[in-house]
Amino acid sequence: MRSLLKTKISQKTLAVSLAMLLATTTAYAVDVSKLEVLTPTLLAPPLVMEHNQVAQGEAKLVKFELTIEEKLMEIDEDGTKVWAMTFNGTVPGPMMVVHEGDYVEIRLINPATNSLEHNIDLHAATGALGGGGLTHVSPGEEVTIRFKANKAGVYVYHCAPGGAMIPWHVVSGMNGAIMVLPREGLTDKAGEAITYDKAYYIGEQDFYIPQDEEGEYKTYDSPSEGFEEMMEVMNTLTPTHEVFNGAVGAITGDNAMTASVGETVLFLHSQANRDTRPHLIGGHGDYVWEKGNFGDDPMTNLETWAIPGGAAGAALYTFQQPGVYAYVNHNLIEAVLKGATAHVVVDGEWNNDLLEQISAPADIQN
Ligand SMILES: [Cu+2]
Repeated sequence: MRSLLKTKISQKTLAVSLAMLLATTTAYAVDVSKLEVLTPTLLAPPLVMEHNQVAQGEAKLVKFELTIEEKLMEIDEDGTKVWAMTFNGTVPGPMMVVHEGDYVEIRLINPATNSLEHNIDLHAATGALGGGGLTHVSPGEEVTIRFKANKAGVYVYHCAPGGAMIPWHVVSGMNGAIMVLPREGLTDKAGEAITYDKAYYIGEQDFYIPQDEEGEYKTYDSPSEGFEEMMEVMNTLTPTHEVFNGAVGAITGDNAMTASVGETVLFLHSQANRDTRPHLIGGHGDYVWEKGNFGDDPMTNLETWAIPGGAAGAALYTFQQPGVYAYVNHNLIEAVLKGATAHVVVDGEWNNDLLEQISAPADIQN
């Protein structure tokens, strides 16, 4: 089966290469070699790399390195595991941040310790297959591409090696997102600046883990060993797990997001494969770019927002009350039974003007 798929992939790669040879090329709009080079440090989600909200000076050449890692990862505290396919070892991969007009260079490394061919399709890039056709790397290979971040927004990136490998790699965790900020930063519909104190990245992931006759989740010795049985579960379109940042409870308890009353948080949320509907219980989306569309006016004061599979959205909220907030996919079956729940622990002073318990629960008085 694997060799059959591999043959298909090779044919596809060849076809793309031929198409590129036939196409004429246009020069760069600027001399990229003269651009200031940035090499930001990527952080494991939910953290987001350090960045300026308003671009400083001219367009930059921003260089990132993504190392692919196939690893057996625990996705639930009951010991359920999946052979995760990852960019930089995390599900989702890291959030990259650049500004509109910047050139983005990505060095994709597939170490010899991996077993599969991978690549990267960037929804932020312009050109057939989003770089997917230019970046197929077998174990032991690396490749570098450069694209112009010519659209402002938040965009998914994911592995897409061809055929059934595409959904399999994506639902094995091989996806992430890049935020392309407008050079002037975020603005409201009047054009006034909107800023945030911190940003968090929530990558939502559907997993399809096969079970044995007793209903126990199965673990395999390699990614390929689980392929056919996982395909059977994937074909039901019903995930066994729907989680944030790679595991049930990954952003709760000691790993919860934090904020203080008065702080403004930008929540970036991606789902590379399946529709979702983020909701901050007890808070709101003060400003929401539902599909990450920074070129459009943000929506305001939303209770729940919709992010289609294959997109990343952004929601900004200024906390007004302390407490532990649940940030969920408001399909509550997915939030509570499948794992799509995160927490935000907010400190500060409670404001009774906004919400108050007038009488504590007690026996009903006749
Ligand atoms: Cu892959």
